[in-house]
Amino acid sequence: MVDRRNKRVITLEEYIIQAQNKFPGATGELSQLLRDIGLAAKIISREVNKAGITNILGEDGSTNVHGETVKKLDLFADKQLISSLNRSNITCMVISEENDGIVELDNEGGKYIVYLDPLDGSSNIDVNVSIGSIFSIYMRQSDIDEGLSKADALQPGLKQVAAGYVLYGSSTLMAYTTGLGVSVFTLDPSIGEFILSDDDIKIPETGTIYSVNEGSYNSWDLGLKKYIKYCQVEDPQTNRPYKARYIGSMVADVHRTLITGGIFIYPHSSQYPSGKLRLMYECNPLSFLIEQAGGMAIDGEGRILEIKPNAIHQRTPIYIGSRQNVLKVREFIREYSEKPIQA
Ligand code: AHM
Ligand code: MG
Repeated sequence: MVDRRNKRVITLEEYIIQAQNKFPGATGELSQLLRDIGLAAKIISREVNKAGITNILGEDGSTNVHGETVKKLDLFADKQLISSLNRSNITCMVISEENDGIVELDNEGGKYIVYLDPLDGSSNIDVNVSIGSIFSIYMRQSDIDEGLSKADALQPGLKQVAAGYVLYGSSTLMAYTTGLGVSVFTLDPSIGEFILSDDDIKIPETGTIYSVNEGSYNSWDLGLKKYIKYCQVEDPQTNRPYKARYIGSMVADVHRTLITGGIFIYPHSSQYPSGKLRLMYECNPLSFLIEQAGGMAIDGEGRILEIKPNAIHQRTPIYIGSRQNVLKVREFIREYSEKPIQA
């Protein structure tokens, strides 16, 4: 936590400019892109905060590419983020959870590609529980005169140049990384500015909270079942039993994990054979951030950031959080991977 007693308040805008100035050759485009996302986040936050009185709660009546019901706020957030990114001629391509295909922007010469989950945790929108927006930024690989290619869209998470999330919770905050640690900003609604609240935040090496949708227990592999039982067994030496916490908004669950330590899991199961969460705009950006904070993120065995994507909306299982917790669950997965599933 930044000690504010003798420090001057730093806004997101100032922070981005200061960071850019450390790189004399920087063009300022990535900085502008982050500012554009910050602006969209403020507009979405305003709408989320007054959602109950503006007829923006509820379903839009359509379903998205994943067959899920689309809420009006999902679409509002999608539109705000894309139009904000379209303002500065920097982004050539957007891929969003709410759009089947690639959205090519008007800026043919744009250098950046942005993946978005405009409003994560949709099932929590109508019940006033924390939701979020997630973004992941890549550099275009193809030459500008060549036109965009599939390879531009399908880069592994290791190639991200920046990633982050906005959490609309008891306060609105934005966390992002450009590969030099993780910074967190809190929106001060009275002045409409994001203010730096944590610089170079680190996740605890180990934690005592596990976060998983335990309603799906019967459809898990044996290794995960055994790990969750391990979390529940009393052992004062390792501070067990752990606490269970599950919000159902990945951004909120991962943010809590970043602050308090522990683990968030969305495994593969008989219901979701490849996991439920999306690699490119949910798992990769949050994995980049958690790794930058000193944590770990795996798909059960390998690093999420090393997965070579083959589809823009592909899913992956994820185990993410404090290093010791992730290593422990991997031990269980390895030990029981060949054994038949049984309770
Ligand atoms: P969404 O992008 O449609 O909101 O779905 C993703 C969300 C995640 O935020 C959350 O971790 C997960 O779905 C919850 O799923 P479940 O209800 O199966 O536990
Ligand atoms: Mg989502």
